Amino acid sequence: MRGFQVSRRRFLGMTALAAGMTTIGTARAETDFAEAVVIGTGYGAAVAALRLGERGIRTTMLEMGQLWDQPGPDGKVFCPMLNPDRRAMWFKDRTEAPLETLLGLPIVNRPIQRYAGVLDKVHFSEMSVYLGRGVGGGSLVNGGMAVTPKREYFEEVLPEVDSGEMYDRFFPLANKTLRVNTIRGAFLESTSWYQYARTARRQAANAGYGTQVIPNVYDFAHMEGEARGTKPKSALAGEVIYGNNHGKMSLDKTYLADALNTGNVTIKTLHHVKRIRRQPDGTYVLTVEHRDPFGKLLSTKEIGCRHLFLGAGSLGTTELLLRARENGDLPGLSDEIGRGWGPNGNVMTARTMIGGFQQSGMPVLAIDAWRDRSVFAEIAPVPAGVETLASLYLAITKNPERGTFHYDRGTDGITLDWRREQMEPSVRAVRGVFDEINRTNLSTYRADLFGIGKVFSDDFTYHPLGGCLLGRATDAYGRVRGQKNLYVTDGSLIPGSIGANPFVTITALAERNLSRITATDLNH
Ligand code: FAE
Repeated sequence: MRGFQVSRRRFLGMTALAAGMTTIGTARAETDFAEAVVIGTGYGAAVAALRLGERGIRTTMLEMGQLWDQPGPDGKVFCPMLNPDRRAMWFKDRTEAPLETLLGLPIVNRPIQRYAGVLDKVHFSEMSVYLGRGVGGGSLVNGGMAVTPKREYFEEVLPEVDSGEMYDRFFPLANKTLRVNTIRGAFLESTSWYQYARTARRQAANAGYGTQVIPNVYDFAHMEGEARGTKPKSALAGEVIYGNNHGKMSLDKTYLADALNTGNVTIKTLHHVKRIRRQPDGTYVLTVEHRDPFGKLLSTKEIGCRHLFLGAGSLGTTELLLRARENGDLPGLSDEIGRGWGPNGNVMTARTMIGGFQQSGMPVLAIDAWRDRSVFAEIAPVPAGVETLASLYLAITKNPERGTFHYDRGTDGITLDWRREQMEPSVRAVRGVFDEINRTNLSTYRADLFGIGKVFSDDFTYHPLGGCLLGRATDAYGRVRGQKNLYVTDGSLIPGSIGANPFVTITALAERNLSRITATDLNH
């Protein structure tokens, strides 16, 4: 089905994934106790499942989204970006892509049927958060940019973590297992698909800003095949935020395939964990809703486990723990839960530039103004298939502001205490860089893409981080304070900012924590 070559091991992994799903989908007499349960199937969760499975520990993963491996009526697993349908979004009446208008027209978003689609946008009062839903979490919808953060900033953000061990061992391990690769220089410099990136690079250089080539989990050999016309197009068909049909080494093809290959890991899809309670014997019981892809409740189950790993992401994990604390389900949880959240300083902006009508959906360059201006700006595509005269950027900035999640008993959900003005340091920093780039290149900000008159989009993030901080809500390895055998393994451990796109850090940190936990807490 997927258009790139898979090794036998990889193929076996994919088969195991599909087989695991079938069993899950149909089995009635299922085990309701697992030695370990992992909630979610994103980066942190996938690392936990692989390392537990390798140690022979029977592990069940519970994922609220779908397994994305069945083609729809158009023969594709994921819907096109420019012609989205119900597969695009998680229970929305209308798509919610970050660009609101194109060429001044409100043509980007359109009505869709409510369905368990792949991209979610969660709205809080002054900040919205994009998330991936499905087996692979954010890896299904993200730009694949695989960035190892600058060591000195990593040390500033996570001083309690031994950076030597991270940079010598766990970052290389994460990059290898995620199958990170880098675009071939000759391809980058010659292909029309990256003209937009080369032009943006030159214009940044005119203003004195350097750029970096950013590694990615998209298979660049496949992309070159797309450009030659020998492989089916995915990145070169503008696919990204609603999923890539080919070429992307999302977690279902790497960590999760490896985890299933251990024979000890099972994934249950469309299983939404609502509640976590601790039993008098120290085991955990989860209340789980199993729904169909249209949202119809099929059953409510209780699943027990001895070791519980929370990998539901910054929002999901924090919500589960706050609900448990406020309802008295997990007595002794710390007051720190819910604190230390941040959007990784994300600001989107765009300026006038001729980028070409062919734009690869996978970004490969970033403006690195971190040392002078605390801005690292990914040069993002506008893969509209027409010349839009826009150069788009997702900037990551250093912003000390933090938000706090609270449990709302009325809705049984969470609220985020985050005010719009907390983004001011980020917008100021981004303005500093792009005012200069505009001045030097006689370009202007685009004020027609994020809503009329708006040049900085500072009210959403792709990079939610924090809520259960390492060393505060948990110990130095993600063990939740006040609870035995309960672990956090995802982006909620990282305090609000990491200075780069975060999934490599989330993965490497989970590798480090699991390495300790499997050695000391699990008797195998
Ligand atoms: P995550 O990947 O969000 O996985 C959490 C999983 O848990 C999801 O599958 C949820 O459906 C599931 N879940 C949540 N609650 C429950 C529950 N109660 N019961 C069962 N399942 C549940 O967590 N990062 C980069 O480094 N490079 C990029 O280029 C990049 N581009 C991005 C572009 C977009 C559009 C988006 C949305 C994100 C992007 N990111 C990027 C961010 C990256 O994907 C994100 O940091 C990680 O996915 C977070 O990993 P976690 O393991 O924390």
